[in-house]
Amino acid sequence: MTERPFLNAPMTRRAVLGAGLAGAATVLFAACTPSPRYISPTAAAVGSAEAAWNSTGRIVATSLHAQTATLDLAGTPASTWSFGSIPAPVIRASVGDTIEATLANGLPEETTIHWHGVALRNDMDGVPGVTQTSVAAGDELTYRFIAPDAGTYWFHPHVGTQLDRGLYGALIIEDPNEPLAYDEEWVVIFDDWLDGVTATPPEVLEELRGGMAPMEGMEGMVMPMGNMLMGTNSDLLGGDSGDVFYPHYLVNGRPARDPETYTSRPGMRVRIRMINAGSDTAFRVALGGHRLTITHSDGFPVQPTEVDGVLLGMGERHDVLVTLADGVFPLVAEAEGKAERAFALVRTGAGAAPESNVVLPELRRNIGVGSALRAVDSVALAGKAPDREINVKLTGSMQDFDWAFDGVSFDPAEIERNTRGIRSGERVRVRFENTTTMWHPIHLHGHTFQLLDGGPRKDTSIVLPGETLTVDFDANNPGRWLFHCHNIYHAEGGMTGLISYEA
Ligand SMILES: [Cu+2]
Repeated sequence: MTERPFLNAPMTRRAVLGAGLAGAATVLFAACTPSPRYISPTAAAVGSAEAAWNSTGRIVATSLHAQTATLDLAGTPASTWSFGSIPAPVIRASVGDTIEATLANGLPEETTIHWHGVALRNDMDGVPGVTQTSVAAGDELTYRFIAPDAGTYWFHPHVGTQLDRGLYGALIIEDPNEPLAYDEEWVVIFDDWLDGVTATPPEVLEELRGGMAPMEGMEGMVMPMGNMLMGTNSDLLGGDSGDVFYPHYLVNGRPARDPETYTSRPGMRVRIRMINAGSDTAFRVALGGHRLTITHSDGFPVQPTEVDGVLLGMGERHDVLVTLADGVFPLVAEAEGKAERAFALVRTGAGAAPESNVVLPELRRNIGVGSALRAVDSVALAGKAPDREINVKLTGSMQDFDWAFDGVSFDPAEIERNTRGIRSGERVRVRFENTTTMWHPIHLHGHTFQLLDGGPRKDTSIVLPGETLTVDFDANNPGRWLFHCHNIYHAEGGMTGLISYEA
């Protein structure tokens, strides 16, 4: 099974084995789609932007070997692709460090790595046909970039539907002047899983492309039909919450029948960094018997907000603080609107483990959603009128599977047709108007925008059906930057675009 390159990117397969970074970069980027109007990833402006960032001079070197693998799901083996473990080991660095990650591609097809949420230099962003040529099977590429901001980030390929396999991990950028006090830190990654169990992600995409009939007379019933899931519904997401049937939901690669278990002591204050690595599932997360204080969204600090649970769209991250009680507690991530859940355990004392179907009142109380959070002053954008306003309509439907922005399905070979142009130094305002009947988690590469009126700094934000998300960002990172729905099937269906700096 060979996946399409991300949205029909024109690919060249050139060996970069053994090339140093400079050599590899020259070869790799030669094949990017040319556009005289917009800055290219190889432009001098890209390197000089990074050169102006604070650098510690410290290099954090790591290697990521993408390979075929088997995931053991409580006795059910799933053939999949991974970076050796699922999730990959956490990559940890400090603000200003240079990440030097060598990707060795042992997969049967090309791949890349995208560093989700990191405002990095454009040529390291991992988007085939736009910022680089894919790394061919058997080849290697070293990604090398300064991490400019502290926070909870993650990485995954940006080729086809590879995101819905096991190719992901957390990238944690620590703040040397961390203002939060806590005793422990956990990285908790939620995922929806089907690869190697019911289908492969390319098969699912094929099935979805065939279209999905609207549901009649089945309100309140959630049921699989092939690899589709009919009848999902969420009040928080304004209706249809997802359309793909997943036989498993995972916490750190583990299913509910073989749960991830965190062991600690009563009274410990824990920072939990939550990441939604799912492809078609929002998660509603709560820890039984505890309240959570949201401190960060998408890596950036927010005014501390006490909640019973949090909602995470695909690609979103929330950091929460919690002070642990005495006992054994369920950490539940409901697959929003899908009548299933991911499940883990937190053990600080004696007691029997709760069942994975335990009823949690916290899941029905005060749920924190990203758009309701408020930025802390230190990361709020300076007050400034926008220099440029961009209006983007989210369009398409499940019936026709014609997801797009402004009705134009993305093609990286058509940089100019797909691009909204901006200029360096501008304050840019973008209105994402959702004209569809479904929610979409919209992700912008290379920048962290701010929701209007003191909202949070984010890179991935949920846009409900019929609503408009308005965000501002400062154009301070030249290049060509993708924005797209982080439902990988919607993105592959065409709901992807470019915001590019004019040359
Ligand atoms: Cu979408």
